[in-house]
Amino acid sequence: MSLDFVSATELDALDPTRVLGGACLGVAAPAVGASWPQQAVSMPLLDGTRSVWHEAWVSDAPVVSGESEGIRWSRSADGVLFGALALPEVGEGPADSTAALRHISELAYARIFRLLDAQGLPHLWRVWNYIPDINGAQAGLERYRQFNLGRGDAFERCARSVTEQVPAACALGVGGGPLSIAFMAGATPVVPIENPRQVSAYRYPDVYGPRSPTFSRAALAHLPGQALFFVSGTASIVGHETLHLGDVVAQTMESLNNVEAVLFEANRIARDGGFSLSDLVYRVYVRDAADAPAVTAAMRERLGAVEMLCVQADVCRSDLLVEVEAHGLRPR
Ligand code: 3EB
Repeated sequence: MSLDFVSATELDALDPTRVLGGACLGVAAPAVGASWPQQAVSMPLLDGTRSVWHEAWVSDAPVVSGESEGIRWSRSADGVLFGALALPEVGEGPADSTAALRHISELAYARIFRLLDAQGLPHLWRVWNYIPDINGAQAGLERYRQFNLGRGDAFERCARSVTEQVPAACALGVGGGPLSIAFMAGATPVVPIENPRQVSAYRYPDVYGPRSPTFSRAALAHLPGQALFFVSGTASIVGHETLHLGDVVAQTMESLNNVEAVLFEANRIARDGGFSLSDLVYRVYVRDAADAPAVTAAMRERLGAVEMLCVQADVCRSDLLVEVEAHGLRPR
């Protein structure tokens, strides 16, 4: 497996018999033109030069693709599945509970688990959740918290633990459109990694909502001869509390302290890990586009010339100004 970053024109150069799936980022991101499942991430790019950017997970083994449960998916001969789905919140009227975010979040995850069970690749590794108006309220509860209710309910209803072998994930806000979820899954469970500096998200106290979020701080997944390292969306949280209110640079540095702590933990647990901060690739979500230069400078100061994409997105706690996620592939 490799993770390739390409412009729209370079997309044609990828071998479609090997691409598992990917993402198209940018406000003008057209979810067209690819024969593989692609998550359209409608977020402004903040590096000033690109307006659309593609990420593609390219397998070493041939892939087959299909569509079931309303999910576009693709699976490789070495047992990795990538899928993407988008569910709109439309119903018969404002009181229609089947259109509520909680309901469609549960539906989305139930479909994902049904697909994975049917494919015999039951283990979720990594999930990208993009939620319209994430900090808005619905039925008196923040929509991110509604999402957590639906997601957690689906894990339990589909016989998944909400505390063991939970996937790495991120959950960010988008301006509008459907609930959009992409995921990677496989035949073997992930090795979940927690951050010693943070309370596990699935053990957050209920001041953050009636149901704790279902994700691990990071996850290691193993392919023949290769390890994939997924660092979840990571923010300026120590214990369970947000630090550095209003200070985006300090929040960025604290987020990187957390990424580093998770990486040390992964290397300790995996023993053969050997990941370092400088060989991860990064996606940075910045709440206020005007903060992008300061965030980017702080990232560069700490990380050097790493592959990094900076986008505008709302973060799931309204006091968080920035969130950092990363991926690593141990060289074959
Ligand atoms: C946090 O640490 C920040 O709900 O799937 C980060 C990664 C966050 C994943 C999720 C939320 C999620 O709580 C928010």
